[in-house]
Amino acid sequence: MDRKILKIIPAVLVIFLLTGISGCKSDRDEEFSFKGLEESYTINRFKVLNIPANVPGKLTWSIKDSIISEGSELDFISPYAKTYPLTLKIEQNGNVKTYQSTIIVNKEPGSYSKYIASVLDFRPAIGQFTNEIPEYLAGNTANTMLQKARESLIGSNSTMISLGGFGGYVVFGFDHTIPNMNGRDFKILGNAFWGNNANDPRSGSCEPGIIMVAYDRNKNGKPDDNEWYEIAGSEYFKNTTVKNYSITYFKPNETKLPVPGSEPWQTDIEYIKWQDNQGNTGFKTKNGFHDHSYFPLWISDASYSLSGTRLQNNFYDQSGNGSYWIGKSYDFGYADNAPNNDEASNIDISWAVDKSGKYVKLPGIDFVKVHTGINQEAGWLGEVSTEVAGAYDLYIK
Ligand SMILES: [Ca+2]
Ligand SMILES: [Ca+2]
Ligand SMILES: [Ca+2]
Repeated sequence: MDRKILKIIPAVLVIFLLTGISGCKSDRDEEFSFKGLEESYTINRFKVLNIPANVPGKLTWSIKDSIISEGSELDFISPYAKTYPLTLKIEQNGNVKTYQSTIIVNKEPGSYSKYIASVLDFRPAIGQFTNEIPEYLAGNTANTMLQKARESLIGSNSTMISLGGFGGYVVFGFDHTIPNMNGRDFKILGNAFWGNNANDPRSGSCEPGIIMVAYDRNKNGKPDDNEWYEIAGSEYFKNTTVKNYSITYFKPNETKLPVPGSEPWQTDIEYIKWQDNQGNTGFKTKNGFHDHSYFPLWISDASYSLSGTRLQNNFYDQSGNGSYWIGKSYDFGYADNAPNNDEASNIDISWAVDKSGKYVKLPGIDFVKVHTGINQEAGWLGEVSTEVAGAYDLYIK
C-alpha cells in the first residue's frame, strides 16, 4: 500500500470524529430544548388543538395503539367529547424518549350546524340553467346573485343551484371545522340520478364537479389562496385529466341572427363563442328548450374566463341516434356525480392534494369550492353542468 494513503487515513478519521461529536452536541442541545408535553390538554369538539414539538428526529404521535401523526407538530381534532391518552415518541440517534399526556375533548357551548353556513362566492359558467337557477331578475348584480345562492344553499332546507358548463363555481363554508377522521367526512348534495334505461351500471345524469377544500389554518375566517387543496378523485392521476385547464366565454349578441343546426332542437349552433388554453375554440349551442340568455346577465364584461382541473367527457349517446345520452359516474371524489344516497357523494378529506399532486394531511376543512369539471355538450341535453344542492358534515348527527 502506498505510504501516502496510510498517512491520510488517520487525518480523515480525526475529521470524521470531530464532525461526529459536534453533530451529536447540536442534536442534544435541540433535544433538551423540548420541555415535554403538558400533563393534559383541553379542547372543544371540532376545534383544532395544536401541540408543537419541533425537535429533530423521528416523531410518532399515538392515541393508544394507533399512530395519528408523524409530523413535528400535532394538529388534533375530534367530533367526540371524550378523553384520549396521547403518547409522543421521539427517536434521535438510536435513543428513544417517550412522553405521555391526555387530551380532554369537551362538548362545545351552543351547537354547530352540520349544513352550509355561508356562501362566499358564486360564478357560474354559461349554461341553459344560468340566469334560471338561481333566477336572475333585471338589475341584479353579482352580489344579488350571491345572496340568492346563499338563500338556496345555507341550512337544512337547501335547494339546488346550477354551476353551468366547465369552470362555473361556488364557494361555501361551515360554522366549524369538519374534522378529517378515518374514512369519508362530508357529503355534497346534487341532483344526479341513475338512468332507468342505462346499459352501464352506475350511469345516468352524472355531471361531476371538481372539489377543492380549504383549512382555515390562520383562523382569519377566510379561505386564503395558499389554503386551497384539490380533492384528488378517481380520475386525478390519469393522463385523460387536464390540470390548469382554462376557458374563456364570450358574451353573445342576443339579437344576432341565429344559425340553426340540422337537429330541430338546435336553435343556434353559433350562440356563444368559447376558447380554451389548449388551442381549441368553438361555439356553444342554444337549444329549443331554453330561450333565455345562457351568459350570466350580471356579468357586463365582453368575456370572462374560468379555470381548474378538467375531466374527460363522461357523456355518450347510448342510443346511437341522439335520443338517449348517458353520463358515466366516476368512482369517487366528485360532486353531482352519483345520487345523494350513494357512498360516492361522500368525500374523504384525506384525498386532498397540493398543487404538485402530493397528498396533504389536513386536520379538517372549513371551506369547499366546487366547479363543473366537464366541458361537453350532450346533444339535446345541453352542456354538462354540475348542480350543488347543499352539503353537510357527516359527523354531526
Ligand atoms: Ca377522512
Ligand atoms: Ca384563512
Ligand atoms: Ca346535475
